[in-house]
Amino acid sequence: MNTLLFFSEVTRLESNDYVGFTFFVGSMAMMAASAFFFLSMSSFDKKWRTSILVSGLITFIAAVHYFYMRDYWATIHESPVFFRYVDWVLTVPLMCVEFFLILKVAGAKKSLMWKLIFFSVIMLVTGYVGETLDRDNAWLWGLVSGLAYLAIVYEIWFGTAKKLAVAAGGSVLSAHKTLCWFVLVGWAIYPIGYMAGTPGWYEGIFGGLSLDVVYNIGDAINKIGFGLVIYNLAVNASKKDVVV
Ligand SMILES: *C/C=C(C)/C=C/C=C(C)/C=C/C1=C(C)CCCC1(C)C
Repeated sequence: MNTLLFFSEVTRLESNDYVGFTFFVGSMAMMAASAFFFLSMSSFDKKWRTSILVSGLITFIAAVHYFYMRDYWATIHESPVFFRYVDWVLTVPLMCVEFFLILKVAGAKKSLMWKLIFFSVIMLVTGYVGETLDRDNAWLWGLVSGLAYLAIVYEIWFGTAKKLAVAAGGSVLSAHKTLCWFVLVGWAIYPIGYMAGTPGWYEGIFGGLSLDVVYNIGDAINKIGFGLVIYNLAVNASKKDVVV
């Protein structure tokens, strides 16, 4: 087989294929972030290593899905809805675990973690049903999903998680605050993608947007950003350990 023939069999990325492009860049960014988190682990005190490990796992799981979704899109030009949600159902609960891990210093209980995971699974399963099995009622599923999302927002901004963060104080409190903003603003990107890609009364508001481009941007901001907040917390907390 000569080189020319080989290249003609590779699925090509057209220069105006923004969805394909964001899948491509997304897979690289997730991979690079994973390498960064994994390789930095050993430089931190033991008590932060699990948090950094989880940051790396989040971006690594996403990277594997992105490589797959990129090919899926390039080959059949359809939204890889199923794998998108498999990715989320693995990574979003891990983000809930991150809240628990950083608040453990203030005595966070596992029940807090399971509560956040429970709401996140409701949020994702109902979103999946709205995008696939019952698209005619996408608005209703989106609404239920949105309520579960708000329950997470409430819990971390005003609930037990918030109280624990205040009790922990210092760099844990400020990391918690930043993560809260990620959930409030960064995660709010996703319903926009959902509304752009499902039928409903909101059709046309986000009409020009592509669901996948919006989701891909959201993932890059949230997964890598979240991890960097944890990384930054580990750096600050380790510094203090030396001073004290
Ligand atoms: C790494 C992936 C993340 C952080 C994914 C987060 C996904 C959401 C916050 C999705 C939320 C949705 C709603 C709030 C309503 C419409 C349906 C969803 C699932 C897109």
